[in-house]
Amino acid sequence: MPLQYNEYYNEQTGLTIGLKKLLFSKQSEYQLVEVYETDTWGNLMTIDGMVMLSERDEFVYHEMLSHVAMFTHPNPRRVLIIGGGDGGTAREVMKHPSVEQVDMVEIDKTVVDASREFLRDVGDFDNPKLNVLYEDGIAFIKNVTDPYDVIIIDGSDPVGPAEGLFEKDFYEMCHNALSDDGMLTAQTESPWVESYHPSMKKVFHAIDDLFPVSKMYLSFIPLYPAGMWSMACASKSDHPLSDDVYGRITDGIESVKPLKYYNADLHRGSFALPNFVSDLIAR
Ligand code: SPD
Repeated sequence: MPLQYNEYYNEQTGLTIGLKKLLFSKQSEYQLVEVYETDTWGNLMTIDGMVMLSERDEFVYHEMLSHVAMFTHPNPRRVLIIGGGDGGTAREVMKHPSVEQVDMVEIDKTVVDASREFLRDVGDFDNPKLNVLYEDGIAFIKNVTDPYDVIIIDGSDPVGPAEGLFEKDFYEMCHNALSDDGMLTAQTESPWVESYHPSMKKVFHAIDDLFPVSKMYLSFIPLYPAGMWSMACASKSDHPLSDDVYGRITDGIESVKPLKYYNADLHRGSFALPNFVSDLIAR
C-alpha cells in the first residue's frame, strides 16, 4: 500500500502527495504540526492536516506574498509579519536593501522549530534584521505604537488559531498599525473552494471599506487546494499597478535576486482576475 498524504477540500475531492516517511509530528498547544519527506516535493509541512508549504513549491507563495508589497511601498523599512513561522516570507522581505527591521509574530514556536530542523533552506532565521516573537498576532497588533511600513499576513487557513485573521476588526487594527503610506498583503485562500468564500468576502469587503486602494491578486501554487491561490493587497497610498511601482520593480529587481517566480510583468499580470473570481468579492 503506497504511503500518501490526502487533503480533502470538498467531500472526497482533494490533493494527493506521495510520502516517503514522517519526519516530525507534534500536537502543540495550538495545532498538529507535521513534516513529511515526499516523493516529489521535498519536505512538506502540514498543520492540522492542511498543506502549509513544500520545499519545492514554497517560492511561489513567499515571493508573491512579499514582493508585491515590498515593491509597491516606496521605501519599506519596518515590516511586520503575522504568522509566517516557517521563515519563508521573512527571507524574501529581508532581500530588500531598504529593510531595517522585521518583526515576525508567530503564535506557535513548534512551527519555527520544525522549520529550522526540517525545512533548512526556507528560513533565514539568523539574519540580524529578524526579530521573532512568539505571541498571538491579534493581541500583538492591538498594541502597536511604532507604526509599520508593511504588514504581511501569512497565517494558515480560517479554521483554528488563524480564524481571527479573516475578520474586519483585525484589518482595522492593521490599518491603525500602518504608517501614513503603509500597506499590507495577506493570503486569502483558493477561489475554487466554496467553504472559504465567506472568509474571502469578509477580508476583501473589510479592506475595501478601510483603505483607498484594495485589490486581489492571484498566484499558482501546485500543493494548495485547486492550485489557484488568492492574495489581498491594501494600501493607504501607492497603487500596485502604477507606473511608479513598475519602474521600482524594474530598477530594483536585481537587488532581490534570486527569484524563481516574481518579476515586473508577473506583478502586473497577477492582478488580472477571471470573471468568476472578481464576482466572488464584488459587492
Ligand atoms: N491551505 C494553505 C494555506 C497556507 C497559508 N500559509 C502558509 C504558510 C507558508 N509560509
